[in-house]
Amino acid sequence: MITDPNLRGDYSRAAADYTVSQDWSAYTPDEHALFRRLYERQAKLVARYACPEWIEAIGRLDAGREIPKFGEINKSLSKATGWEIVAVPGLIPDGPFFKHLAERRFPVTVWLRKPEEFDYIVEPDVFHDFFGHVPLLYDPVYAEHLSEYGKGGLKAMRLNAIKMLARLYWYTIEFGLVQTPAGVRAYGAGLLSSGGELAYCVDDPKPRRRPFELERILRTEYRIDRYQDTYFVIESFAQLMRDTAPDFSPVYARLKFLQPFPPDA
Ligand code: HBI
Ligand code: FE
Repeated sequence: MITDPNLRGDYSRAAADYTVSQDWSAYTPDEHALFRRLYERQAKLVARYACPEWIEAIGRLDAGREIPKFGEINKSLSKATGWEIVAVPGLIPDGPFFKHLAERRFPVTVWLRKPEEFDYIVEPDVFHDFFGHVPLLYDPVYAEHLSEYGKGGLKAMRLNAIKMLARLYWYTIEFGLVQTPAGVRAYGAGLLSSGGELAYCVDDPKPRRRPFELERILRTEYRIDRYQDTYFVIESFAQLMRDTAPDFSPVYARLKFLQPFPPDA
């Protein structure tokens, strides 16, 4: 069990796989109102900056009035792609996290940030996890890719290559951009749930936007404390799926002896 005093979730009631019950009735009216305010702020941005697959799914979800009931979401999600969401107290260790993904369960943090964290929060909360990650689980190709990523994670643990694989997650699932006929759009959850970086990642001339390149990503360090210096742009989820399908073992073995690239290389 996690005992990291820096994590703010309540891990005392978590099962061995780190899941908890959502306990929806314990959310306060103020929390529902804060969720709604976060949702409304992002809703104004996503039409312009989010990828079409995410927009399509959020439209069907109708989840902007209050913190969603995970059980309700699962009725439609399991039908769409065989995924479900499970409640967790916050960040969980890599092993159980990857196992959930491999078995098509997405861990969603139960607690909501405080009002003073409206613009920025370090740990993922229910708004980031739900708004950022859950809609794309309705897309069959993305959904398939994420479960393959989970299997890859379990394998990377055995190969001592988590650090490299975590960069792939960071530059795709969290901060990925995708090329569309209208220009680049965000599909990464860290972008979709961010009040500031969502416009920045598409519009600002400063950051680098490089075409997706697996080895480059596995070698590129990242910063968690500010907007990204570099974004990687996929052509489609099918490309992401295809380019991450091969066995990474030889790549890990080779890259282990090479210096990583700094975030702004
Ligand atoms: N736990 N709840 C939660 N959410 C995450 O995104 C998460 C995690 N544990 C580990 C983890 N991410 C990362 O180590 C991997 O994605 C690389
Ligand atoms: Fe996330």
